[in-house]
Amino acid sequence: MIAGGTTDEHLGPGAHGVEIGVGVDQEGRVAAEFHRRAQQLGGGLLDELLPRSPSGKTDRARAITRNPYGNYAGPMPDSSLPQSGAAGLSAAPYSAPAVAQKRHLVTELPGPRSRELAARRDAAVASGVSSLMPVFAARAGGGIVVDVDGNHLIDLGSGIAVTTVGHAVPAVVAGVQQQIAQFSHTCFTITPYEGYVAVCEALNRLTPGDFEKRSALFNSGAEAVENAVKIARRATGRDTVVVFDHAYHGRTNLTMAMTAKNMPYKDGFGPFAGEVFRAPMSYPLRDPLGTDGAAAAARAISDIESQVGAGRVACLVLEPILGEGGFIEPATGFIPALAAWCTANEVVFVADEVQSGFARTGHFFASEHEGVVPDLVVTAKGIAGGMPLSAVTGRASIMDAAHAGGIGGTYTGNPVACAAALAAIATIEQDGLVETGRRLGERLRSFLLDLQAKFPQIADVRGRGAMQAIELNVPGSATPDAGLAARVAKHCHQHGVIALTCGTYGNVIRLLPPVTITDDLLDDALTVLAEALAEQVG
Ligand code: PLZ
Repeated sequence: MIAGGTTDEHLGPGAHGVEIGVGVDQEGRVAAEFHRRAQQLGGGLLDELLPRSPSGKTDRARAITRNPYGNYAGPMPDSSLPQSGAAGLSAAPYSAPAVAQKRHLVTELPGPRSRELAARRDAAVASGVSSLMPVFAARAGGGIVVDVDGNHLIDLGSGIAVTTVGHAVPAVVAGVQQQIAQFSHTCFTITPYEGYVAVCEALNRLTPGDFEKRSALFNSGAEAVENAVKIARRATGRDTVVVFDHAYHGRTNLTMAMTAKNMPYKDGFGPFAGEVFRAPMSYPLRDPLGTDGAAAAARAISDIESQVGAGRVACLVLEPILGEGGFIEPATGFIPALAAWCTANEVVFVADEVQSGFARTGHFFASEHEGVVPDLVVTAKGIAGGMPLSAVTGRASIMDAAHAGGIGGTYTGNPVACAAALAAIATIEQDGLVETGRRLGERLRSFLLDLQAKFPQIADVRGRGAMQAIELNVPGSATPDAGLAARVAKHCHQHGVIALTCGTYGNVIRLLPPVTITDDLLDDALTVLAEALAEQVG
């Protein structure tokens, strides 16, 4: 099916699942993009995955156009907006070709189709699974999510730090399509495949530290955190896991125990795993020790030594910049002092970089800001451009402590997710997206600091790169204003900007757009945020 002339308006909600097929030009562009980007990681791995022409040469264009299981299933031409080249539309290199990079509302939000789907959702989906916005996605490209009513929303959340390279980046789409047409699953622990190995090689190369490393792949962030703990316990022969106030590590039983916040993550879901000790965090805005990171580390170490004993600690798990807990950057010196204490006491230092990692903060990993080299790094989210994949990477001596067969899972390191990861990593490296994220951070930060000068409710502006936040208090006090954060976020949602909140006290608005978002789109979204504040403070 050639979808060049098809519009959303002709498709019922159920039809969106079969939005396949694109015009020949678009296929060609996707193939060319894939060709350009596939020339690296994995030593020609992607090449291997592709069919060969009679001459024996890999033919990526053929692979895409003649795949019998469906042509490129990328976003459809965007008939609701003027096509690229028209005034006011920037043709962003990271957008799917047909998704105009512009906020554009054609209905109130949620629109009629979203409301219909919400009714079906209420009848079919368990109510414990909530959604921030009542708007259903139909497709996405670059920094834009298009809903089922044709509204174009600016994405300042990246699906919680996942689509760091942008939505539907051609290289990722093509990598996924190539792989799924070859095989979707064998189970790496039954018959292995090269993609898994290539992702591990890339992670071993990219994570901090020039010692010998090994990696193991999983599905979710929580699963990887659990495995880091298993590996650390096995390597040390010790039990206790040290975590911190405001930490978020996941929703499985062990990771709920490691997560600090009760509602909504833990309430009524216990009993939780034992041998988890929570130490005090450095939280400069609210901590009497303020910006003295060394003192905050000494306080945590003193608690650990007196209440657990260094000799019982298997690992210390820390987010270098806290995510769900409020985008808290610990005071300078806090993380290096803890890392040094771990080394001195043979405790495995685990950096949970699930949210802060993968080119989000102006470095590949947030640990690098202070030159910290973790023993193990946990990654997920941004690693695979939207496919579920996570990993534990670190010192070979620790990683190899688990006995053969002790680490695994049916779907861990799924080949399609690995292909997506190779394409996402290639995109980050070839296009210098670490640096792009750093520049984006400067732009974000200067805007947010200006905003803080106007609104005394903004108690703090913090974060790095494309991971920035404002914390809202009642002016002149330390009292968190979660109500204001919720109202500001809701105003953004109603005006076509996906904005997320976070924080132990629910009073933080976090900005984590794709690092590839265009300047125009970011400026427009920030203008909406400023308007939201102006309207909601009163
Ligand atoms: N570690 C640092 O941020 C996931 C949670 C969303 P999973 N954060 C988003 C929600 O409400 O469930 C996260 C994280 C850090 C671990 C995790 C867990 O990653 O892939 O959600 O399991």
